[in-house]
Amino acid sequence: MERTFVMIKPDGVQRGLIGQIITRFERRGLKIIDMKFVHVSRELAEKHYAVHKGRPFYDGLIEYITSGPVVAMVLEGSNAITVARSTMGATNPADAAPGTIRADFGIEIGRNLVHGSDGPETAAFEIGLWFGDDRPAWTRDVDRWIFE
Ligand code: D4T
Repeated sequence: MERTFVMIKPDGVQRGLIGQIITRFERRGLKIIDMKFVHVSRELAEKHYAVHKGRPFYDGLIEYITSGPVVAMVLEGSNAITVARSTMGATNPADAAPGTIRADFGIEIGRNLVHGSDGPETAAFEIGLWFGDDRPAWTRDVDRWIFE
């Protein structure tokens, strides 16, 4: 089983899409391991997006992600990183496939509603950054009907 970090960005929260977005991940079969509502500090935003520092969109990205609360979560499942990203769709909603979150709810790259870790190292870093190391395990009784 793999874990990934997923965030509903401020536009998703402001537009009242939290429930609909979480539903997309739940119905795919991903298991929620942890979740919280966060007012993102500039410090946390800068750590999260450190790889983009210096890029032309960086300042706008920090401004956007700190502009209102977000919902942060840890999701688990087989191939959770890839599955979460394919549920979200391409970074730019204009290029995202219909049926994905970004295509169905978005139109511009700077308002793309969700974030998901892009690899195992990023996932480990982001889960640690947002949630720390400890979280209780729980058993989801339907797992045997979702995972082989
Ligand atoms: P995140 O990190 O938000 O899940 O997006 P992606 O993993 O799909 O895309 P990314 O890291 O390349 O970009 C991070 C974040 O920056 C915004 N962005 C990106 C932007 O506003 N303009 C741009 O030109 C790019 C490349 C969108 C996502």
